[in-house]
Amino acid sequence: MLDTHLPGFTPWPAPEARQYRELGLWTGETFDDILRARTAANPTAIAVVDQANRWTYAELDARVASLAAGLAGQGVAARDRVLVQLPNVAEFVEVIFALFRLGALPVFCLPAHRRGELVPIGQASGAVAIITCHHHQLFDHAALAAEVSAEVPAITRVIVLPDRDRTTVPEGAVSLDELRSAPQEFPRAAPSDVAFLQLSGGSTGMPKLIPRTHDDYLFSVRRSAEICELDTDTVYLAALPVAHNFPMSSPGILGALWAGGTVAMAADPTPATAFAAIETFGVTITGLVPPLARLWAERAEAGDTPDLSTLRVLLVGGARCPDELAARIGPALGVTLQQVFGMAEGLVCYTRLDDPAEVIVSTQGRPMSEYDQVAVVDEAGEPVPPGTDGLLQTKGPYTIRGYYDNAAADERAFTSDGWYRTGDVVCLRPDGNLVVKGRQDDRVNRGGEKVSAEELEEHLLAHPAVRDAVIVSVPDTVLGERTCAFVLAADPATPPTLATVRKFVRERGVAAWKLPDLVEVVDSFPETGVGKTSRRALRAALLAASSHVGSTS
Ligand code: J2J
Repeated sequence: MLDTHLPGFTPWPAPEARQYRELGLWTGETFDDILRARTAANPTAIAVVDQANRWTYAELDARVASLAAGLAGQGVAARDRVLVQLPNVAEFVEVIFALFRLGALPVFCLPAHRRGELVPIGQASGAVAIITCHHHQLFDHAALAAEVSAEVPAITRVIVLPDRDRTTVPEGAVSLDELRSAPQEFPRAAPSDVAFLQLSGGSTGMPKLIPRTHDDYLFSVRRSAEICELDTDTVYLAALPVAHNFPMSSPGILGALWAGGTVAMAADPTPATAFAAIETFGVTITGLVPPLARLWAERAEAGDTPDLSTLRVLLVGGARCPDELAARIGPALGVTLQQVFGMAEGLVCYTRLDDPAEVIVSTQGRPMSEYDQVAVVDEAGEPVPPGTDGLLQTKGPYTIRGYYDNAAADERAFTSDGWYRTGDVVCLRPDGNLVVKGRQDDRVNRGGEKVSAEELEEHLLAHPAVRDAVIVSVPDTVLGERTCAFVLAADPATPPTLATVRKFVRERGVAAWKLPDLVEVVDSFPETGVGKTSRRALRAALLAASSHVGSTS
């Protein structure tokens, strides 16, 4: 067992780490220990199901053992970083647990990521391999992985899960199915070391990678499983892309496995697909972003749906759930709504299942642990009076103390005494529940998917017809927020259009959710009175000057 930490990781200070261990918050277990323990306890229970697979814990464990050996045969070793870009399929669970067994670190990429995201993530993580699927939603991920590997020299292996209707994978790639081999033993990972790298929402071209340890993440998973009342009868449906922190851990697929329950994978989160999955797999709990929760509620209200009677809890989070929607969800779907306000960096707040209706409908809940510390402060870092809006800062047993190998990001995001500046504007109510009011920065929260204004502006500035561009978040009744690009044309006679701008940004290789929703060509940017460099003031002025934008959707 390695007793040093991964270079680039900022551990908790020793006194806090000791306290978390003494209190039993950090149990000294690894994800691999959990899988082995649950398998030993109940080998025939169903661990994972999807459209094509139904594996017991014993089967999952055996697959993990042989895939770990196969990956080792490819030269993947303890502490190596491996980009994982897979859709919601059973093999996702197999792959990440095989990496855990080896002591290698999955880097959680999303199926929507393209070259523009994967190359910087590959570089920043120092990854040595990519594990992806062949095709997903008509997109050739194997070809994308080959491109990324060509651009990032350290990535020397492309491992591809074959399509279900064919067995071959493209030349130059290794088939995931073919590399499974005879199990072997590997040294156990250190519980206090990094288990994987998660991505920060709204990362720019320089991605912020989030190092989570077995100790800290297992605590958050266990506590989430307790709060969401998971047990061996739980069937958790991964409806959102499973690599997101929310369906991974709040309580997510890892919570379900922690509880000895079942993970069910939905190919997509539309009511048509997910409702069928709920009926087929007997799903008891799932999590959605607000726009999808609205779609599900509307579909259920319209009647004539599959049998959803097994579904007991619906978690909604990732973006602010409007109170009006929150009030509709329970009656429409016959579930208890549980609001969740979390972040991949750590802190997760939940409303509790037995909270009064007013709390469930109008707040985003309270921290999951009594050892979470939260502070609501002003711009100078001073506490605001109780009940007033302010900036949320936090630290605790599962909130990171620094990004992976990124001193510049740490400087901005952490105080000198280790508090994480979430950037969220919140109000802390006297009853301890938080209400999320907005963001301090220029991140657009597009129905749970975050867009960095700065990153998108850089793409737009590369367009020959664009002289300058400012990205502003505008309110939207469906997504909560949409992305509006205010643009100065290079030549006013030929201003850029929404279609050309979207095509241009897409071709630069970025995830589709980052494409602007609206383009407003303006003659000049308003004077802000606070100097040319205040993008924030400029954004506010632009939004105020064009009150029609975003008033419809
Ligand atoms: C308002 N804003 C919210 C909410 C997150 C559970 C749930 C969500 C995430 C997640 C997660 C919000 N109301 N209910 O990791 O484990 C916004 C905030 C927050 C940011 C984090 C989890 N729930 N948000 O969304 O890392 O702005 O995590 O800081 O993707 O989403 O984004 P992310």
